[in-house]
Amino acid sequence: MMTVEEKWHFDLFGYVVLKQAVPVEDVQRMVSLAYTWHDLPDSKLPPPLRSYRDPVEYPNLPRSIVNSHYGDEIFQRLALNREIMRCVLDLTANCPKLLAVSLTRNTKDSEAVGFHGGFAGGWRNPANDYQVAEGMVFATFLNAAVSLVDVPEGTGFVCVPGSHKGNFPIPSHIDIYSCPPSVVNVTPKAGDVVLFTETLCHGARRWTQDTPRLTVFVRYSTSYASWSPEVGPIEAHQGKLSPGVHELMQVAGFQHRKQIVDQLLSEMGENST
Ligand SMILES: O=C(O)CCC(=O)C(=O)O
Repeated sequence: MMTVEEKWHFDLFGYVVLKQAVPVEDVQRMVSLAYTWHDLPDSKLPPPLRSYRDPVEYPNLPRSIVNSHYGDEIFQRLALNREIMRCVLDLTANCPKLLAVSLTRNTKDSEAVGFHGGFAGGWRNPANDYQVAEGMVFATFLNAAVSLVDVPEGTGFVCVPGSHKGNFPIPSHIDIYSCPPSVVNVTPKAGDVVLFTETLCHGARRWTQDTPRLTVFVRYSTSYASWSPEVGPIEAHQGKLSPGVHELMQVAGFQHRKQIVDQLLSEMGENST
């Protein structure tokens, strides 16, 4: 499960970097699928894959292809990645739910992503919780940003470290291009994962390279949280999911222990009681 140092980092800053969590061959396969799918219009994507925002209507936004795990087994393997799951299980007290797997492309033409989460916008989402007690860190909404490319400094993910515990609005003169210590630019290598609580105020600087930034955002919540009307597996396509991923996507009460959780804990050599 998480080491004490990882918990210290996550609690202090709101994120942790899991170095080389994804095997090189898996990264290569996802890059290849990213190029194939991102070359296609939404109408040609294998259903239920679709853009989060219609790229025709929003040509300047980073394009995020949602439901990628229905399109290829490699994204299901990613959703169950042991390095990610040992942290997600710890942070959700062994009650996780897989919410979404989005394959996102940022190009030099994509707009930057302004700060959101935490107190950005002057309010905090009441369903997005973060607590620490008795050596345990607990977060109800997590985002595992899996980088498929090397990210150079000055571009990509930025956050206001510690803002997941902030109690005051972030001053308006602080933005995604501000400097440390207020704003930190996290620059993963291909195969690294930036795991953060969505209560952290975060965004993304404009991409600066000729080849695109490719990231898979794997979002998890606690199994009993409800985030959108589209909760749980999509019925018409659930046959495309492995039993473990299908179960991981299910809503369940906080007393319920999912079989996939027991299986992961046992594979990790953890006592699953
Ligand atoms: O591109 C990024 O790293 C930021 C993504 C983001 O803001 C989000 O997934 O909520």
